[in-house]
Amino acid sequence: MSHIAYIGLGSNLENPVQQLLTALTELDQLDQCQLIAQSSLYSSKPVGPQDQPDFVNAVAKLQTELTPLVLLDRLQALEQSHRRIRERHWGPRTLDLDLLLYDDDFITNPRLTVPHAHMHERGFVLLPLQEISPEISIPGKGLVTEILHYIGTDDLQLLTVTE
Ligand code: A4P
Ligand code: MG
Repeated sequence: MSHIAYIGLGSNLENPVQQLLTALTELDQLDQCQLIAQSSLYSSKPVGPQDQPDFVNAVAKLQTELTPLVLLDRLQALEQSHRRIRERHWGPRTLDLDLLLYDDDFITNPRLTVPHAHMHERGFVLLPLQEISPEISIPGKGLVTEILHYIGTDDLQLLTVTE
């Protein structure tokens, strides 16, 4: 059975733009996954500790046959392959891949919470999500366009990427 999953991508170390471009290709190449849409890249101020570089963020839309937990395994393997070092909570990272939405499912598991627990508070998730799926809602939270009315996005900058 085919499902729709949205993935949030973030990086603020070791050429973040390149980290995200590579990761988008790798998401498309995952077994039983197809990249359906990808947002633009946005730079944003760090949420959490401020003594770290700005982030680059994007959102990808995947069609997948994988279950949520298997998809999470694949995302974590990709993070590892980008040599992500987990040093501190909300600290700098070469690649962060969050499973934002999986169909309209609610998932509560020790390893996985979907919808992602903080996505509705974060302009760097909501703006790229709206770009690729203007009509989308977050289950339990409402329309992304509505939420964006009261979430600040002033610190977000659209990046022009020339490949
Ligand atoms: N986990 C539970 N639910 C999920 C999910 N929906 N997707 C578990 C992915 N993982 C999920 O995550 C810790 C554990 O969360 C995982 O083992 C998984 O089983 P982590 O990525 O190892 O730890 P973390 O990233 O340090 O913590 P957390 O809470 O996931 O942080 P976030 O929410 O990913 O935030 N500022 C800007 N501007 N842009 C950013 O991208 N990112 C963060 C990290 C902070 N500030 C930022 C940004
Ligand atoms: Mg994370």
